Amino acid sequence: MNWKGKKVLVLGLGVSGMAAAEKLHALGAMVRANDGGDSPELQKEAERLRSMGMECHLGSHPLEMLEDQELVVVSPGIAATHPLVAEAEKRGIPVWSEIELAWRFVRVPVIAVTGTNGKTTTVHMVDQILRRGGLKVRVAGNIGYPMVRAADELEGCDYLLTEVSSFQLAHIVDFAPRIAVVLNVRDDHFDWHIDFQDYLRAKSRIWMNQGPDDYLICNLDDENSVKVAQDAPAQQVYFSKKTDPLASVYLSGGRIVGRVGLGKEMALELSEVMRVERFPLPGAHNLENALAAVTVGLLAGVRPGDIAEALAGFQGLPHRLELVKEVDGVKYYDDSKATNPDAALRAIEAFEAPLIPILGGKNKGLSFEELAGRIALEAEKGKVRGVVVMGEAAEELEDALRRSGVGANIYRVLDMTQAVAEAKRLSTRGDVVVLTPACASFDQYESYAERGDHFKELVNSLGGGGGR
Ligand code: UMA
Repeated sequence: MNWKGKKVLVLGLGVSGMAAAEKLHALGAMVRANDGGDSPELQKEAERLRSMGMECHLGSHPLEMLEDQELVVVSPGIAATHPLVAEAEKRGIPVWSEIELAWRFVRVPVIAVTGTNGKTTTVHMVDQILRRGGLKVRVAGNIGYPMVRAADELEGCDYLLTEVSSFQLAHIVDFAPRIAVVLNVRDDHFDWHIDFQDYLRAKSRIWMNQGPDDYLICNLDDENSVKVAQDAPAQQVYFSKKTDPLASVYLSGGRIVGRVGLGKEMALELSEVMRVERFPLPGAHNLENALAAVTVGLLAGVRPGDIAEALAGFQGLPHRLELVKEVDGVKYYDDSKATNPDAALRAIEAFEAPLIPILGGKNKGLSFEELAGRIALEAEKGKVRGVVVMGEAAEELEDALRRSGVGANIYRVLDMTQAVAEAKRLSTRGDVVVLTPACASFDQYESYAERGDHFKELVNSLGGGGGR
């Protein structure tokens, strides 16, 4: 494509929009940048873009932004239903996500990981496995580093490993990963997608440009992941926590086993990768992430012994069931990344000890019924001692919990300071307190990371005594 003089509108000037604008400018395109925000930070960034010769409009999204434009590159946070995006499509102006732009410049095979929960953890596991296998990998995407920037940094790399979200997939045209992974699909992002079908469709786009020589890795235990894969043209490779002959990587007798030679024209040989007990992370969901990562490793030709070493040494990521501290025999975990009800449910399943979950934040248009039902069941068995609800969604959560019959042990508080104090008051030796919000953080924080850091700060300042 000849980019010289091409008129491109970049919508949204966050991490990915800025990277896209800079790349397009360097290619000689005529960039118009537009962001609905008008903060001092944005004004500073806009000044920088203007000084480079780009046109910049902040504070609103007028339709005139589309005048004369030949392409729109849209940030993932801006929904497909946004008036400017809808109007661009109506006028026949192509709308790309930043990963589609990046795709034009990537010259190595791409491994793309998607799914509602577990993407970032799985990407990190795959990274460690491939490196242990002697491969050179660049990591990018939804994980926090724009793919368009990584595309210029692939010298000598064997793979570009990227985490992709449904927001990014919704606007791809040619993006075609050599290996695609769908971990799971659960209710999420109903503040962006019209409904679950729309979300599922966006996830399915991960394989739409794959060919018969590519691979699509799916979770055989997740009905929606299988549904996503059903019409894919790529070779489908499954993993499962069960001993299932349909799967290429699965559990058998306390071991992770896999078909070595996957993807090659040699006879498939079933081999032990590692004993499950060597895998250090808690929770069935983390085991699923590990099985997905093993499958990628085997497809990339990494030896089972190297895969095992990488996984055995894998340290969990911040804000994902991260043990913060033990105070008076009570363990406090930060699971702030659990921004939807399914992720919170997985956290609750991961523990045996009596639990005090802290839930709440900004609901993304999701139902709390299933989560509340599960908490009610666990409360009946004595596994959930009490629930602390906070933030914008506190009332909605409390209603759902009461409807499910959780009863008296629900404590509604305003913010994190009160939540941690309340959890401490309720807890007794041997308990687990886990911040697993089931909600986004944007009612009181800039990000889930800021929310998790605040929780950790409060927990770290807890003195002994004062519990039940
Ligand atoms: N904006 C508008 N108009 C709007 C909405 C937003 O102009 O109607 C502007 C905001 O004022 C802001 C900018 O858009 O200046 C923010 O853009 P963005 O929300 O798309 O975020 P980026 O900073 O570009 O970061 C994005 C991803 N963000 C989202 O998907 C919401 C990051 O994923 C990703 O790491 C980054 O690109 C690099 O690829 C974050 C995320 O929360 C971690 N992802 C979701 C998730 O994991 O659940 C999908």
